[in-house]
Amino acid sequence: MEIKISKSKLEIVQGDIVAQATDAIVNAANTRLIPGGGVDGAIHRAAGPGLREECKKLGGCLQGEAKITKGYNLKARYVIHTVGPVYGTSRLGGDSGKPEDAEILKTSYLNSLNLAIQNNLKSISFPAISTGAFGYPLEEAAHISLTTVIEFLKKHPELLLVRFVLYSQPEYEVYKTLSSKMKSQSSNANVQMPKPKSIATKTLKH
Ligand code: AR6
Repeated sequence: MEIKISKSKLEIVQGDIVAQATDAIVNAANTRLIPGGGVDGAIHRAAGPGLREECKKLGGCLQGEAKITKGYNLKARYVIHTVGPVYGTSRLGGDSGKPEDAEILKTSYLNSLNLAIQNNLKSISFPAISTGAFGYPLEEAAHISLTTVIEFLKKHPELLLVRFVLYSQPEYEVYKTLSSKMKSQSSNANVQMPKPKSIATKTLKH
Protein backbone atom coordinates (compact mmCIF):
# COMPACT_ATOMS: atom_id res chain seq x y z
CA MET A 1 0.00 0.00 0.00
CA GLU A 2 1.47 3.32 -1.05
CA ILE A 3 0.39 6.97 -0.92
CA LYS A 4 2.15 9.73 -2.82
CA ILE A 5 2.41 12.98 -0.90
CA SER A 6 3.98 15.80 -2.89
CA LYS A 7 7.35 14.34 -3.88
CA SER A 8 7.43 11.79 -1.07
CA LYS A 9 6.07 8.29 -0.58
CA LEU A 10 4.22 6.86 2.39
CA GLU A 11 4.34 3.06 2.43
CA ILE A 12 2.40 0.63 4.59
CA VAL A 13 3.91 -2.85 4.75
CA GLN A 14 3.65 -5.92 6.92
CA GLY A 15 6.96 -7.21 8.22
CA ASP A 16 9.83 -6.90 10.64
CA ILE A 17 11.27 -3.43 11.15
CA VAL A 18 14.68 -4.93 11.87
CA ALA A 19 14.97 -6.00 8.21
CA GLN A 20 14.31 -2.53 6.77
CA ALA A 21 17.07 -0.89 4.75
CA THR A 22 15.78 2.66 5.16
CA ASP A 23 18.29 5.29 6.38
CA ALA A 24 16.76 5.01 9.86
CA ILE A 25 14.42 2.73 11.71
CA VAL A 26 12.49 3.99 14.72
CA ASN A 27 12.58 2.14 18.02
CA ALA A 28 9.62 2.18 20.43
CA ALA A 29 11.89 2.49 23.45
CA ASN A 30 11.57 3.04 27.21
CA THR A 31 12.66 6.14 29.13
CA ARG A 32 15.89 4.51 30.35
CA LEU A 33 16.85 3.41 26.83
CA ILE A 34 17.73 -0.04 28.07
CA PRO A 35 16.79 -2.99 25.85
CA GLY A 36 13.25 -4.18 26.57
CA GLY A 37 10.79 -6.47 24.80
CA GLY A 38 8.76 -6.06 21.61
CA VAL A 39 10.27 -4.06 18.80
CA ASP A 40 12.92 -2.65 21.17
CA GLY A 41 14.23 -6.11 22.02
CA ALA A 42 14.23 -7.17 18.37
CA ILE A 43 16.19 -4.07 17.30
CA HIS A 44 18.80 -4.49 20.06
CA ARG A 45 19.25 -8.19 19.30
CA ALA A 46 19.81 -7.50 15.61
CA ALA A 47 22.00 -4.41 16.11
CA GLY A 48 24.38 -6.05 18.59
CA PRO A 49 25.95 -4.78 21.81
CA GLY A 50 27.25 -1.52 20.31
CA LEU A 51 23.74 -0.14 20.31
CA ARG A 52 23.24 -0.82 24.01
CA GLU A 53 26.57 0.86 24.79
CA GLU A 54 25.71 3.99 22.82
CA CYS A 55 22.24 4.13 24.39
CA LYS A 56 23.80 4.06 27.87
CA LYS A 57 25.53 7.36 27.14
CA LEU A 58 22.38 9.21 26.09
CA GLY A 59 20.95 9.92 29.53
CA GLY A 60 17.57 8.34 28.88
CA CYS A 61 14.71 9.70 26.80
CA LEU A 62 11.54 11.44 27.94
CA GLN A 63 8.10 10.48 26.65
CA GLY A 64 7.65 12.24 23.32
CA GLU A 65 11.36 12.85 22.93
CA ALA A 66 13.57 11.22 20.27
CA LYS A 67 17.29 10.42 20.19
CA ILE A 68 19.46 9.11 17.38
CA THR A 69 22.20 6.46 17.41
CA LYS A 70 24.09 4.50 14.81
CA GLY A 71 22.56 1.27 13.48
CA TYR A 72 25.52 -1.08 14.11
CA ASN A 73 24.70 -4.49 12.58
CA LEU A 74 21.33 -3.36 11.24
CA LYS A 75 20.69 -2.62 7.58
CA ALA A 76 19.58 0.86 8.62
CA ARG A 77 22.44 3.31 9.25
CA TYR A 78 20.64 4.91 12.18
CA VAL A 79 18.16 4.08 14.90
CA ILE A 80 15.89 6.83 16.17
CA HIS A 81 14.72 5.97 19.66
CA THR A 82 11.48 7.49 20.86
CA VAL A 83 9.34 6.81 23.91
CA GLY A 84 5.61 6.88 23.34
CA PRO A 85 2.93 7.32 26.01
CA VAL A 86 1.95 4.53 28.36
CA TYR A 87 -1.76 4.60 27.58
CA GLY A 88 -3.94 5.89 30.39
CA THR A 89 -1.09 6.93 32.65
CA SER A 90 0.04 10.18 31.08
CA ARG A 91 2.78 11.93 32.98
CA LEU A 92 1.75 15.40 31.86
CA GLY A 93 -0.44 15.90 34.90
CA GLY A 94 -3.96 15.51 33.48
CA ASP A 95 -6.58 13.42 35.27
CA SER A 96 -7.66 11.71 32.11
CA GLY A 97 -4.71 10.28 30.26
CA LYS A 98 -6.32 10.33 26.86
CA PRO A 99 -5.77 13.82 25.39
CA GLU A 100 -2.28 13.95 26.82
CA ASP A 101 -1.52 10.50 25.47
CA ALA A 102 -2.55 11.58 21.97
CA GLU A 103 -0.36 14.65 22.27
CA ILE A 104 2.67 12.64 23.41
CA LEU A 105 2.17 10.06 20.66
CA LYS A 106 2.02 12.78 18.02
CA THR A 107 5.12 14.42 19.50
CA SER A 108 7.02 11.10 19.38
CA TYR A 109 6.36 10.90 15.65
CA LEU A 110 7.17 14.56 15.02
CA ASN A 111 10.40 14.55 17.00
CA SER A 112 11.51 11.38 15.18
CA LEU A 113 10.69 12.91 11.79
CA ASN A 114 12.47 16.15 12.71
CA LEU A 115 15.59 14.23 13.76
CA ALA A 116 15.58 12.49 10.39
CA ILE A 117 15.44 15.84 8.58
CA GLN A 118 18.14 17.37 10.80
CA ASN A 119 20.44 14.47 9.92
CA ASN A 120 19.69 14.74 6.19
CA LEU A 121 18.10 11.29 6.12
CA LYS A 122 15.91 10.49 3.14
CA SER A 123 14.00 7.46 4.39
CA ILE A 124 12.67 6.20 7.71
CA SER A 125 10.66 3.21 8.96
CA PHE A 126 8.26 3.36 11.90
CA PRO A 127 6.62 0.66 13.99
CA ALA A 128 3.22 1.36 15.58
CA ILE A 129 4.63 3.17 18.61
CA SER A 130 2.93 2.50 21.99
CA THR A 131 0.48 -0.06 20.63
CA GLY A 132 2.13 -3.10 22.24
CA ALA A 133 3.33 -3.13 25.84
CA PHE A 134 2.24 0.50 26.30
CA GLY A 135 -1.38 -0.37 25.46
CA TYR A 136 -2.42 2.38 23.06
CA PRO A 137 -5.56 1.32 21.11
CA LEU A 138 -4.37 0.48 17.62
CA GLU A 139 -6.97 2.28 15.49
CA GLU A 140 -6.59 5.54 17.36
CA ALA A 141 -2.81 5.28 17.28
CA ALA A 142 -2.91 4.48 13.57
CA HIS A 143 -4.97 7.59 12.89
CA ILE A 144 -2.63 9.82 14.87
CA SER A 145 0.49 8.38 13.26
CA LEU A 146 -0.81 8.53 9.69
CA THR A 147 -2.18 12.06 9.94
CA THR A 148 1.01 13.28 11.63
CA VAL A 149 3.26 11.77 8.95
CA ILE A 150 1.10 13.00 6.06
CA GLU A 151 1.02 16.56 7.38
CA PHE A 152 4.78 16.43 7.94
CA LEU A 153 5.54 15.14 4.42
CA LYS A 154 3.48 17.92 2.87
CA LYS A 155 5.88 20.39 4.47
CA HIS A 156 9.08 18.34 4.05
CA PRO A 157 9.45 16.90 0.54
CA GLU A 158 13.15 16.38 1.31
CA LEU A 159 12.13 13.29 3.29
CA LEU A 160 11.47 10.94 0.39
CA LEU A 161 10.09 7.85 2.09
CA VAL A 162 8.24 7.08 5.30
CA ARG A 163 7.40 3.40 5.77
CA PHE A 164 5.10 1.99 8.43
CA VAL A 165 6.12 -1.58 9.22
CA LEU A 166 3.33 -3.51 10.90
CA TYR A 167 4.32 -6.72 12.55
CA SER A 168 1.09 -8.73 12.42
CA GLN A 169 -1.60 -9.17 9.80
CA PRO A 170 -4.34 -7.55 11.96
CA GLU A 171 -2.13 -4.51 12.63
CA TYR A 172 -1.35 -4.23 8.93
CA GLU A 173 -5.06 -4.46 8.04
CA VAL A 174 -5.94 -1.59 10.39
CA TYR A 175 -3.27 0.64 8.85
CA LYS A 176 -4.13 -0.43 5.31
CA THR A 177 -7.84 0.23 5.72
CA LEU A 178 -7.27 3.63 7.27
CA SER A 179 -4.67 4.73 4.76
CA SER A 180 -6.91 3.56 1.89
CA LYS A 181 -9.66 5.82 3.24
CA MET A 182 -7.21 8.69 3.40
CA LYS A 183 -5.99 7.97 -0.12
CA SER A 184 -9.51 7.97 -1.49
CA GLN A 185 -10.11 11.34 0.16
CA SER A 186 -7.10 12.76 -1.61
CA SER A 187 -7.46 15.10 -4.52
CA ASN A 188 -4.70 15.22 -7.15
CA ALA A 189 -1.44 14.23 -5.48
CA ASN A 190 -2.22 15.90 -2.18
CA VAL A 191 -3.97 13.98 0.55
CA GLN A 192 -6.67 16.06 2.24
CA MET A 193 -6.65 15.54 5.96
CA PRO A 194 -8.86 16.75 8.78
CA LYS A 195 -7.42 19.83 10.45
CA PRO A 196 -4.98 18.55 13.06
CA LYS A 197 -5.00 19.69 16.66
CA SER A 198 -2.17 22.14 17.19
CA ILE A 199 0.57 20.34 18.99
CA ALA A 200 4.03 21.67 19.63
CA THR A 201 6.89 19.83 17.98
CA LYS A 202 9.25 20.53 20.82
CA THR A 203 10.11 17.90 23.35
CA LEU A 204 7.57 17.41 26.10
CA LYS A 205 8.80 17.82 29.64
CA HIS A 206 7.29 15.94 32.53
N1 AR6 B 1 8.88 -5.05 13.75
C1 AR6 B 1 7.81 -4.22 13.67
N2 AR6 B 1 6.90 -4.10 14.66
C2 AR6 B 1 7.07 -4.86 15.76
C3 AR6 B 1 8.16 -5.77 15.92
C4 AR6 B 1 9.09 -5.84 14.84
N3 AR6 B 1 10.16 -6.63 14.91
N4 AR6 B 1 8.03 -6.36 17.14
C5 AR6 B 1 6.92 -5.87 17.71
N5 AR6 B 1 6.32 -4.98 16.88
P1 AR6 B 1 6.03 -2.63 21.57
P2 AR6 B 1 5.40 -0.06 22.88
C6 AR6 B 1 5.11 -4.17 17.04
O1 AR6 B 1 5.54 -3.38 22.75
O2 AR6 B 1 3.97 -0.42 22.98
C7 AR6 B 1 9.44 -2.43 25.20
O3 AR6 B 1 9.69 -3.34 26.24
C8 AR6 B 1 4.07 -4.65 18.03
O4 AR6 B 1 3.26 -5.64 17.42
O5 AR6 B 1 7.31 -3.07 20.93
O6 AR6 B 1 5.77 1.31 22.41
C9 AR6 B 1 10.18 -1.10 25.40
O7 AR6 B 1 11.42 -1.27 26.04
C10 AR6 B 1 3.32 -3.36 18.30
O8 AR6 B 1 2.36 -3.11 17.27
O9 AR6 B 1 6.26 -1.05 21.93
C11 AR6 B 1 9.21 -0.31 26.21
O10 AR6 B 1 9.33 -0.59 27.58
C12 AR6 B 1 4.38 -2.28 18.16
O11 AR6 B 1 5.52 -2.93 17.57
C13 AR6 B 1 7.85 -0.78 25.72
O12 AR6 B 1 8.06 -2.09 25.20
C14 AR6 B 1 4.81 -1.63 19.45
O13 AR6 B 1 4.88 -2.61 20.48
C15 AR6 B 1 7.34 0.08 24.60
O14 AR6 B 1 6.04 -0.33 24.31
